[in-house]
Amino acid sequence: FSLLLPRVLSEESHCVSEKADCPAPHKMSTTERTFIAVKPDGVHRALVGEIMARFEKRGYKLVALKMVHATEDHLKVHYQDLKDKPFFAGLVTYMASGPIVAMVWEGLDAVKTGRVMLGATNPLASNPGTIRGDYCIQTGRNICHGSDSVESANREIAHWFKSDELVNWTSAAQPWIYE
Ligand code: IDP
Ligand code: MG
Repeated sequence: FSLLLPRVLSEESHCVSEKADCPAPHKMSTTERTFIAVKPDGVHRALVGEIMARFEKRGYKLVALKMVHATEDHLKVHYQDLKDKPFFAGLVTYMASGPIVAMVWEGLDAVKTGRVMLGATNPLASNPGTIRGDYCIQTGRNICHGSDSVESANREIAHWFKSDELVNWTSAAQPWIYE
């Protein structure tokens, strides 16, 4: 039972039990922001609207949006943590091969829930109902990006957007999404 308990707790609170900094639900911020991008394959395959609609319909608030054909140098910084991986060069080439739709979405638990909505890195391991689980097959063509922590989100948002490109606004739906 003691072995099961952390998992049960983590599922109920939607927190990863290993993360000591995981906030208690009542302390979570409705203004948490995450960087989400539709990769070049998602753009070519006309999935931009579909991916945006998932976040919009869920209740997350769009605070920044642009289409950008990123340079390899820009992408090398974006993926700096993966620079020693064997797939790094191919990843940068793929990401620079066409336009990307870069976005910032805001709301309660936006970073972790955004990742859940995207699905696993390997689409074959992604559940149906997730974006990758519904629309792609291979890890190297997994159509979307989402920040993996609040710290990465802040770094990625600053890397892709100037501060005046982030729009602070209050949605009319706000009181119908949050109690
Ligand atoms: P994530 O996008 O789910 O956060 P990361 O491990 O951060 O996954 O990897 C970044 C991206 O690098 C992946 O989304 C995928 O496009 C690519 N990638 C990761 N692992 C592989 C691989 O083994 N082969 C090819 N591409 C990979
Ligand atoms: Mg990642």
